[in-house]
This record gives sequence, C-alpha cells and structure tokens, in this order.
Amino acid sequence: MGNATRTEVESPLATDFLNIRSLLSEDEITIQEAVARFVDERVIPLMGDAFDEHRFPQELIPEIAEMGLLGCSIDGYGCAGLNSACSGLVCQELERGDSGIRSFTSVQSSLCMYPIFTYGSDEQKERWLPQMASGEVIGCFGLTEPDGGSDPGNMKTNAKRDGSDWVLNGSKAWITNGIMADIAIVWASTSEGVRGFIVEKDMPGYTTREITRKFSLRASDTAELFFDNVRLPEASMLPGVRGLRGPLSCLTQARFGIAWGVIGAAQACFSEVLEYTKVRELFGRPLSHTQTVQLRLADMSRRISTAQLLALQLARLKDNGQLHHSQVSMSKWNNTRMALDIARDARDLLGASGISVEFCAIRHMLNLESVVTYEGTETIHELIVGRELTGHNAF
Ligand code: TGC
Ligand code: FAD
Repeated sequence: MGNATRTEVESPLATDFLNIRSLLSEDEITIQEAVARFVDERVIPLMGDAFDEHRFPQELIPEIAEMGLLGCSIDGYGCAGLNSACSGLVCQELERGDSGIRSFTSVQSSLCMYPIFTYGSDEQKERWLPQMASGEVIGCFGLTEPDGGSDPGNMKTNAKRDGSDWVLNGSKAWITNGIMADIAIVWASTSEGVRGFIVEKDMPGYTTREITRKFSLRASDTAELFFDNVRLPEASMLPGVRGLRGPLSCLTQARFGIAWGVIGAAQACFSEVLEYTKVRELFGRPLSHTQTVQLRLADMSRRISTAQLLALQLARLKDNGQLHHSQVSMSKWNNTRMALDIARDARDLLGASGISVEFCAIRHMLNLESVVTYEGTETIHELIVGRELTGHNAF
C-alpha cells in the first residue's frame, strides 16, 4: 500500500477488502471487468423499473449471449469454455445487477445446457447447445412439484413407454424462465427410475401458466408447467443418466453459481449503504462517524470477504476435480445467508429511503428471500452438511 491511505488504494474496499483480485488470473480479471461494465451500463439502470413493472428484461438476452455468458463453462458448441472462477465471477457481477438476471443465466447454463452437454446424445448436443449459447433457444428446468420441492424423490410427474415413444403426465411448479422457454428439461419418474426429457414448447399437451403477483424476483419469469399426455419420441430422453443423481448433479452446478452470485447482491447493498452513511448527517455528524454504524459496516465487509474466499476455494476445488457437493451446499447456505442478512441490515440503515425503488437494498433483499429457498432451502443445505459430517440422514 505504500503511503496510500486505505481509501486511496486501487482496489475498491467496498467490494474487495482482502484484495481477492490479487488471487485471480489476468483472464479472470478481464472477464469480471467486462461483465461488470455490462452490468453497470446496461443492467443496473433498468432493474428498478423492471422489478417495479414485474417484468423480466428480455431485451438483455442478445447482449448476454453476445458476451458469451450462456453455458460459459462448456467447451465447444459455440460456448466459451471458461474456468470455474470465471463462471463464478460472471454470476457475481450479474447478481450485483439483480438476482433475476443471474437466475436467468444460471437456469440456461447450469440447469439446461449442462444436462444436455453432460447427459445428452450427440444429436441433442448438436441440435440444442449452439442455439442455446446464442440465446435463440431458451430453456427451463422442471424438477419442483406442487407437493414439495425439498423432496424431489417423491415426484409424481411420470413418463410411461408407449411403443417407441414416452407419454408424459404431471406438473411442475415455480419454474424460472418457464413462460419464455422454448424447451423444458423435465425430470419424471419412470419404470427405470427418474429420467430427464427435453420437452419442446409446441408439443401437444404441454402448457404453462405464469406465476404473478410475486414480492420477490419480480424481474424474473416464473411459471407452472403442465403435461397432459405429452407424447415424446425416444430421442427426447437424456440417455446418459438415470436416477435422482441426474437432476441433483445439475443443482450442484447451479448452487455453485449462487454461492458466487449472492456475493454480488451483497456488494451492491454494501456499496450503496457505505456511500449513504458518509453523506447522511444525523445528530451533527455523518452516520459513518458513529460507532454502532461502523460496527455494522465492518461486519458486512467481514462477511462479504469470507464469502469471497469461500467461493474462490470452491472454484479451485472444482477445477481440480476435488469438489464434493456437500461443500457446495455449505457455500450456498453460508453465502446466501450472508447476502440476505446484509441486504436486510443495509435496508434498515437507509431508513425510509431503504423502502424506495431508488435504492437497491430492498430489491436485493426481497430477491434473496427466493434465493435462500430455491436450489435447496437453507435447512436442506444444513442437513446435507450434517449428513456428511455424521453419516446419518436426518431429512
Ligand atoms: P440422495 O440419496 O441424497 O441422492 C440420490 C442420488 O443423487 C446423488 N446426489 C448428488 N449428486 C450430485 N450432486 C448433488 N448435489 C447430489 N445430491 C445427491 C447421490 O449420491 C445419489 O446418487 P446414487 O448414484 O447413489 O443414486 O437423495 P435424497 O432423496 O435423500 O435427497 C437428498 C436431498 C434432500 C439433499 C435432495 O433431494 C435435495 O437436494 N433436495 C432439494 C431440492 C432442490 O434443491 N430443488 C431445487 C430445484 S431447481 C431450482 O430451485 C432452480 S432455481 C433456479 C434459479 O432461478 O436460479
Ligand atoms: P418445501 O419443500 O415445502 O419446504 C417448506 C419448508 O420446510 C422449508 O422451510 C424447508 O426448509 C422445510 N423443510 C423441508 N424438509 C425439511 C426437513 N426434512 N426437515 C426440516 N425442515 C424441512 N424449481 C425448479 O425445479 N426449477 C426452477 O427453475 C425453480 N425456480 C424457482 C424460482 C423461484 C422464484 C422460487 C421461489 C422457487 C423456484 N423453484 C424452482 C422451486 C424451489 O426449488 C423450491 O421452492 C425449493 O426447493 C423448496 O421447495 P418448496 O417450496 O416446495 O418448500
């Protein structure tokens, strides 16, 4: 640091107190900066209105695709083949804009392109992945059912063989991208165990219904999916996996992205409130000169910093092939809790302004109420870690 004061050093303390940037490669920094610019210039200016209007900003999809952010960790098929830290940083920057934008990208990349790439036939990969990378085809992922999302092993949606076809019946609830999706990756119970199917929008018997009037993730498309005797050719089934391991392995990818993404939401809230406390004068001094306010700011910074280290270690384990899904669970749990607590506290420090669309804290706070629930609730992740530690299943 030389003679520079802490506030004069190059890295912005609000977002990188521990200089995590020094642990990143040139490529990782370049990708992060490019996505950060896009989020600052194109995403943040429209998110308040999109949230207020309960609208997913679909106009951003071509730009997100153009930047190579869809399926960015896949090698080939028009995808960027980035390493895990890069794909995490992409999520972090996008979620600094809004969890809805990261959700859109996570679902497309981790929950739709990943299973096609990992479990799909060559024909399925050739047919779908390039169009999904370019944003021409949008996907959604149907695992959760109305009767209970935490226990997907209890799924009622089923597919039965009929000649060389499958016939799909059932429904899925709370499905991100569900209305706009051209294809749905649908997980169904069969006589061979759980299997994944690529269901196309126009297939007879497949319908969707938008879930409206949400208080959270308002700038995201959420839907119910219904399957009434949907006839699927054998070629629609993902041949490479059977059993719950299929969908759960996709969740590991998406949970990894969330562990990174929520850092961005927390950084947005923290940066905003840090600036606010510098200019908000009460009792004859700026709020930031007050001890208890500094304690709260210091605590936010501590929690963001530890979440960053955790996420980076997760990425390095992933690239070394050493990552266990329970480690992803611990990180999704820790980092989402961190972000939600910071968003709530930042909202409070903003006073009445904190409930205005002009400030981002309440939008992030409300979004994070979904993030703490989807991709496995906080309790589910605690129990996954508990099971790993004790060897006993307590679900
Ligand atoms: P369990 O016996 O534990 O596992 C069955 C098989 O799966 C394997 N496995 C995993 N593999 C990869 N990654 C994981 N995370 C895995 N978890 C388990 C396991 O080894 C086993 O394999 P095999 O070969 O031995 O059969 O299964 P269980 O029925 O006891 O369930 C365990 C539990 C509760 C942890 C699981 O059901 C669970 O994770 N529940 C939460 C469900 C969930 O997270 N749903 C998310 C839906 S998608 C979503 O929310 C998208 S939000 C999108 C957005 O907008 O960003
Ligand atoms: P439940 O499973 O009914 O849980 C209710 C409560 O019970 C929770 O607090 C839970 O922690 C607790 N609980 C459950 N089991 C136990 C236990 N054994 N011990 C103690 N407590 C327990 N799903 C998809 O498949 N695809 C998507 O794209 C998708 N997008 C979503 C988008 C949004 C905005 C939201 C809100 C959800 C989305 N989901 C999606 C669904 C999400 O994954 C589920 O909501 C989540 O898995 C929890 O399921 P549930 O809502 O049915 O809650």
